[in-house]
Amino acid sequence: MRIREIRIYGKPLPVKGGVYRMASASVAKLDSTIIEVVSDIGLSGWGETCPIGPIYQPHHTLGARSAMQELAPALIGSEFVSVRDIYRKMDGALAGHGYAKAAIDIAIHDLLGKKLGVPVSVLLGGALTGKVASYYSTIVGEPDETARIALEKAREGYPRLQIKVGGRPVEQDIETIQKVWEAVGFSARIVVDGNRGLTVANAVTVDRLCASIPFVFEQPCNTMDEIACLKGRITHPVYLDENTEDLNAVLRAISLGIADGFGFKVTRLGGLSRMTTARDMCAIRSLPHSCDDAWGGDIIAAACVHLASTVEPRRFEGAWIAQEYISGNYDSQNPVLIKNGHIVVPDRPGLGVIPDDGVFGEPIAVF
Ligand code: 0XW
Ligand code: MG
Repeated sequence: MRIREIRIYGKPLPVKGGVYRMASASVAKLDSTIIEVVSDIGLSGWGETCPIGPIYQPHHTLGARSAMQELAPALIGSEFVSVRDIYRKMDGALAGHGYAKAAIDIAIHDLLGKKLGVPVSVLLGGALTGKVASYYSTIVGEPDETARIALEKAREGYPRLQIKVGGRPVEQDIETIQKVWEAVGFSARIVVDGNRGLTVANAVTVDRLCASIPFVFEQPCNTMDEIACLKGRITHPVYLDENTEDLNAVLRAISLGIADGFGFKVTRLGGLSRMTTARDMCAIRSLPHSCDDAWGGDIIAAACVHLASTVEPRRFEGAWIAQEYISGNYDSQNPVLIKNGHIVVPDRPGLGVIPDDGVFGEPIAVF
């Protein structure tokens, strides 16, 4: 198969409910970038990347779009039988920018799946389940209100709740965690996500004052070095999210022994091919992880879910997709949906998502 044409589209995704508030940033409207890779055999593959604002991680919308425009001319006419063929070309044309390359990596997986007549999960090693668990992520909010939402979502069927903290007086974080635990108990697993917003001192305080509450502490502090300072001083397990900026960072965190698990983002690691390497490294050390992305619609959601279905269940921490915070779907016939906290793995060839005609409007660029 050869790449005949590349089209880049923009898709605004306003936040349902107003604002999504984290310790590191608050966002009200995200701009997703969609890529359509058209092959010479009449098939299109779709990819997507949608940074959650310019502050969450070193990614931003216009950065993704200009990286894609730098990459596209180098890919037109390329013949490929595997994703590696294309990745090699991308790395030869542009250093870094894994979050833009990720969208192309996803589109090539979609194309290969369609050509072979198999779902993308087959290309990633094979689905171990037909339905994956998701998790609900709250925003940084008032303790009673957060506990109310947590209970509602646990009752809805979410097996895991991610409670956002940080960026405010630590007493409010502690009160929030205590109230969520009182409300939810063992009915759902609790994750406390600091989104890099706590000092080491405050992370230690949260740990001590919530000593008997079972939760995983996700990305409490800003850097890997600060997280390393927590080792031996806190008792809650620590997962890394934002610090895993690429596979080398994952390798470093594993070899330093500072991560008990990870909140992985498919685009941050560079796409599905990179994510399978991260998944396999985690399998070697029995480390649990999620399969998420920062934001986006059905295309990135499908990519996360296909990968999620291939993770050994005892190490799987859920697939987060943005559905609870966005309206509508790209594929009205076969949308990727959370129901009772779980998502059915698409079983059609490729990603299983075929965007409705015209849903992205006119392309931003065509190569
Ligand atoms: C909950 N998420 C997966 C959605 C936002 O992108 C933040 C992220 C996280 O875990 O930090
Ligand atoms: Mg996180």
